Amino acid sequence: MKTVITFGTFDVFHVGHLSIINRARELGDRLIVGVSSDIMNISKKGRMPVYSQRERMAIISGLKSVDGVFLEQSLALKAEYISKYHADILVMGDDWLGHFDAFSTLCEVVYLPRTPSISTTSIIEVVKSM
Ligand code: C2G
Repeated sequence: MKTVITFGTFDVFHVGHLSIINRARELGDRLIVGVSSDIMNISKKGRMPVYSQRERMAIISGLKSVDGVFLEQSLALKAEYISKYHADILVMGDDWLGHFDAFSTLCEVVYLPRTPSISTTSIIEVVKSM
């Protein structure tokens, strides 16, 4: 049984998010997703997410490829989460290329290509201009 773990904010859920989640799941037998907390988003991006952590977790846990969801409380706790969920593979989009290589002592680290031309920020801009 191979466990895959991935992390993300997944705010204003879009097809790029769906694609990385589906591709991550295909690398193993079960997929656990750490959804970044609202507070983490404020410290990373300087604003509240559009969707609350409760809503973002509900969306992710409703996906066919997802077997478990938890709240990621801090970037600094990745090693603890990898151990706690017995992850064999850590998957991240290649916008994070190299950032998580230190965890290769705990599990395999895989960066998957991002889906081009779509992001939460670009969707927010389109909606604002309507
Ligand atoms: N993603 C993608 N293609 C896009 C947009 C996003 O493949 N067009 C991927 C990202 O590479 C990431 C995941 O979707 O692996 C979630 O993206 P974000 O919600 O932007 O996550 P982020 O804020 O980068 O949080 O602990 C790590 C962080 O919490 C990651």
